[in-house]
Amino acid sequence: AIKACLFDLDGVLVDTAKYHYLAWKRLANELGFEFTEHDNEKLKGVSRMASLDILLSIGGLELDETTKNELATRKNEWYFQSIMAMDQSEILPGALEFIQECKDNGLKIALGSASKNAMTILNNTGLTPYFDVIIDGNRTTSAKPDPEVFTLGSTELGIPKEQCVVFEDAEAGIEAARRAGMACVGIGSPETLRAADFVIPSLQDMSVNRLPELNAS
Ligand code: B16
Ligand code: MG
Repeated sequence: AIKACLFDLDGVLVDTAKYHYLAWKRLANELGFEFTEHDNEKLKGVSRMASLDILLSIGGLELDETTKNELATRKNEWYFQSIMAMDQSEILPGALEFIQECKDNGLKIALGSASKNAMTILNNTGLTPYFDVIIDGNRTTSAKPDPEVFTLGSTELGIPKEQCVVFEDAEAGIEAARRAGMACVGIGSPETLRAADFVIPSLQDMSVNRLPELNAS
């Protein structure tokens, strides 16, 4: 049976995609090209530097490493200002209720996020105390779809992969969960998240009663 839930952060527990979008758009505009919400979909779940590479390819720019690092830092400073203004009200509907239900049922809780800003977001929204283990972008060397973030979570929780389920909103994250050998619930639309065991619109539609549907041993 499932003994641990591993949560992605952006798009599952909080909606920070809009702040990433505004900061990336500002950077693109400064560089002289447009960046749409549709373009932003390609950056979900992807690491900061990989996101920058995608953005630059949209603008048809090729830059050296030093310039790229400088641009990524500039984007992060704008993004950081947005997340510093976040509070509890920005936790997505149903997220806190489901996490509490998991804890009441003796399940372990971990974070598995690509973000290097995860601790700031968890602290500002008051989510930090709910987690037994927190794995973020500062603690991994390979980004999703590499399974490292979830494998490390399972190891630190002391719960085997067969008893872990991942909650993810991004295709790269679902692939990471699969490669980690874990069950996976998609949050979003069934068309894009086909590789998940099942897909729900938000954590409002999740309950521990649905955990037995997952292929766990
Ligand atoms: P940062 P997640 C991911 O978080 C975001 O979905 C992705 O858009 C972002 O580029 C990545 O974190 C890195 O974030 O610049 O804060 O290190 O979905 O894995 O929780
Ligand atoms: Mg995400």
